[in-house]
Amino acid sequence: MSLDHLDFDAYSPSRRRFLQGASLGALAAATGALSLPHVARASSDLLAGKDGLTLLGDRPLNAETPAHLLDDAITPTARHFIRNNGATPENRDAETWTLTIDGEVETPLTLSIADLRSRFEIVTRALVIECGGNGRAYFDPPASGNQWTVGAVGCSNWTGVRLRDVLMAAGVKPSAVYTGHFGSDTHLSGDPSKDTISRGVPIEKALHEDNLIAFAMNGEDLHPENGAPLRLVIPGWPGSVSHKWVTRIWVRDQVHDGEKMGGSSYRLPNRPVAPGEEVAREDFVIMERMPVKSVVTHPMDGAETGREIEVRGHAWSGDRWVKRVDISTDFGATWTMAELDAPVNSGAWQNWRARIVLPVAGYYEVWARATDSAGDMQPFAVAWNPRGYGNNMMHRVALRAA
Ligand SMILES: Nc1nc2c(c(=O)[nH]1)N[C@H]1C(S)=C(S)[C@@H](COP(=O)(O)O)O[C@H]1N2
Ligand SMILES: [Mo]
Repeated sequence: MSLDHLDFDAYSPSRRRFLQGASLGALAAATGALSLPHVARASSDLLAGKDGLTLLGDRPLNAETPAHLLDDAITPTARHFIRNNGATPENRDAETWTLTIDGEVETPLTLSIADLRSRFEIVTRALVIECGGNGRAYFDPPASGNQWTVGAVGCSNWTGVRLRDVLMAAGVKPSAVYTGHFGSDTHLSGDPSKDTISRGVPIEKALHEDNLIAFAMNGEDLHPENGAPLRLVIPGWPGSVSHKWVTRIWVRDQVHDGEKMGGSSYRLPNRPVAPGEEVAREDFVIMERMPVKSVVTHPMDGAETGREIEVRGHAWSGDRWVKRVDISTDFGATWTMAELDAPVNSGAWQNWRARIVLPVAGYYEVWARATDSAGDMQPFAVAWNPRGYGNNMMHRVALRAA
């Protein structure tokens, strides 16, 4: 079914139940989940509290989630990826932690986590965090940086207060243009004079009510590597704006110029470029919303299946919603529309599933293609850019049907 007719803002739970009941609703329950072997933990304590993540590097710590371990509707903490630019702060004491809001505000604020909890409404939302470089492994020529495949994305339940409410309490001045985010992680060199990542968003985006200053993840304290005790969650934009271990939000009267705001960091060429083309620094623009994308979480890549299968996964599109997901098992020749759920809230990914009958035993690829509310559709092949951002080409999963 297509969600073409769905007005996101006017969306109601009863309507959702109707849509879910309309077609293959019972199938998920009937097939259940496969029990799959876990990828062995890479080493002792590095990935403590994480389950089956693939380690990309330990200095800084970076680990992604294999696609089949992203099968849950809401990503368990143990399966949320980790992307660090620097060294995790040792002091993560929630009792003494403070967050300062300053710059272009009427009243600068310094708030403890207890202050945040008592002064502002506490909300829980399912929100997608996706690294801007997710999918970088598929660029040719290769782009430098973490070689993420598809698993630098997650949609956990985050609890905290709205960034908007806190900014409003400080009183955003008309001169406010952009936010600058700061945290207590340190440069890998250990040199305190070297800046760690500090990114931000336009003030209009910062004031969107989806954004959280979060102190809990899936009903528990944040995982240390996911920003405990306090982080920003700003869905739909490169994960780098969702600052972990956050201590300060500087409201600025100009576009933030912190570490990794300039050069080619989280920036894209202002025009389509050829693979490998040199792009002048002044021709880069800041990457904003993440593009429409989907992931196949079942079957697992390389699975042996029967001829009748349930294919399922998630789809999302930064600042938009997904209106349709199609599946092909014949290399794009024909497509089957998947059953697609509405998001549980804006900023969440959408779950989808399709029942496929494969004509004969043999080798197949499952391709998934999402189309968003503005009509943008995932491409078959990635448009190259120098640093390998925003790769939203269709996810392809191989299987052998008996
Ligand atoms: N303080 C701080 N915040 C940070 C980072 C970081 O290195 N330091 N990495 C950013 C990047 S690039 C991403 S993709 C997300 C990843 O969030 P996660 O590690 O919880 O999955 O955190 C962002 N927030
Ligand atoms: Mo990232």
